[in-house]
Amino acid sequence: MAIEGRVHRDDADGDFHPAGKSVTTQTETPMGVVLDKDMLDRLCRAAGADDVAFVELDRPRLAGDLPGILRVLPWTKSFMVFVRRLSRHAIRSPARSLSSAEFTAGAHDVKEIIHKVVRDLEDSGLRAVGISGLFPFESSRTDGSPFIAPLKILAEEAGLGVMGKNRMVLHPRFGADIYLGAIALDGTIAAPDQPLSASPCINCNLCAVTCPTGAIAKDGHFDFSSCMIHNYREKVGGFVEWIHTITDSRNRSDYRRRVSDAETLSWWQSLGYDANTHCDYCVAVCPAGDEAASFLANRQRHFQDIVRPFREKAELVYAVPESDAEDHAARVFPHKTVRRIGSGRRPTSVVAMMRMLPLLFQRGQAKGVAARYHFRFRGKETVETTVVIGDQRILVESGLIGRADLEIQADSEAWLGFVNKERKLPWEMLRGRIRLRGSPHLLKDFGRCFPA
Ligand code: B12
Repeated sequence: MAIEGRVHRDDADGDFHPAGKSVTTQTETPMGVVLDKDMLDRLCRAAGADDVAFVELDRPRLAGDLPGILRVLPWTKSFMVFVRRLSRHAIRSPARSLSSAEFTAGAHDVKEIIHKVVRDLEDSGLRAVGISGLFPFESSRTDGSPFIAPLKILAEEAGLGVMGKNRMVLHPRFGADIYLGAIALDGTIAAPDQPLSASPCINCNLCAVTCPTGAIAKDGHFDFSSCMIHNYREKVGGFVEWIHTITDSRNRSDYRRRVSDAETLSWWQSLGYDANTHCDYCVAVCPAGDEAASFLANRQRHFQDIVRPFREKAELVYAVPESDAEDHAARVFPHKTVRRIGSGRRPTSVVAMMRMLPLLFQRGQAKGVAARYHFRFRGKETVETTVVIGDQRILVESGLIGRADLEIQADSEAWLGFVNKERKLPWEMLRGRIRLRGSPHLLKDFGRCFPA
């Protein structure tokens, strides 16, 4: 049965969207409304998207994120996922102001596309909400996931690209120079799109050799923490850390010893305009997409013109003391200056803390660590987790599995206080709120793997 559109902006007001009218044609089945894919596609492209595809919720790779998505948007039946192309040449400029301006313009475009499309869909009686995957985030969620939906996985499932070594979804034409967006739809799609069969990543490793923190490794490992701390110096945890630097500074000269005037000015820009990132080099140097053939024909030129300026750039690299990033930057880029900062990380629940462990794990610091840890939290949160560290890898499992080398029993709030450097371990142990069974050296080893 076709449902005729209910409300539409007036043709005569000059603001009528040509594709908008057709979106109102929907077919209703016992499973709900089946949406017209071509019409939605046209609507999204007319709003500025450069590529569009569709996925439903039954994909196994979405299973982990589904409860979170449905908690917020319980009526979601499918996603329209889209790509907004960014200007390659601006991103390739070593001048941060130019590159950041392009990323922030792209972010505005994604939000604008969402705004236009969702309004049109709403006008035609369809429930839809956009997820930009950009700021604002859910800053108060305590389950360890501040974003609503994993756009990279949605995009891969929709066949818009495949994640490369730089962890970016690489579009077959536009390569890494894209932002993603998604629109949750209260309707199903007759023929959802399927993942691509081949990756546009050509394994050139340029992202790995250019990454100032070593977060991207040639073997495919991605160090979330090192990337985040440097790149997001002026966002999220970096902001928290800056505020702490201000509050902890004794006076103006003490603050200036910790933060240069140039950095303070950069903060002013981020707060007054759009928050800057400190690095997008892994996007800039990536030759994937329609440029791959010319890159393969002349790798040397690409290296000289695009890669070299990033590698040679004298700049600050933000890193936590005794982290893999600090070691990497000092060893590989001695002409760059490592600025030691705190991570700004302050977990508010042990559940979130445990979930984040694999993302924060520093495999370089974990050399020589081999132990099985049992964490038994009681009090406000009841959580039992096993963490195994060995061969510079980490495994986190729910429940108490195997025989522990170190068993940690703790009141969840006391543990968070200790981790957040607000409570002292000996004092909490004296009060019986934290108990260790096994060598305390193993706790020290554990801490070494997660410098903060
Ligand atoms: C968190 C985040 C970051 C973090 C972490 C980066 C990362 N690789 O995850 C930081 C701050 C460092 C970051 C930086 C950047 N980001 Co960012 N970021 C996100 C965000 C919000 C979530 C990404 C995510 O799922 N991260 C989890 C990590 C671990 O994912 P992953 O390893 O890459 O992928 C695996 C995991 O997702 C894993 N997985 C899923 N759940 C879990 C849970 C656990 C516990 C574990 C271990 C694994 C896991 O399965 C995946 C496949 O193996 C998305 C927006 C969104 N809502 O999706 C944008 C997004 C990924 N960022 C984007 C961009 C462009 C950037 C930057 C270039 C900065 C910028 N200018 O915006 C840099 C590039 C850094 C890089 N090389 O990754 C774009 C990427 C576009 C594209 N082409 O793919 C996105 C999609 C935003 C958007 N709207 O377009 N980002």
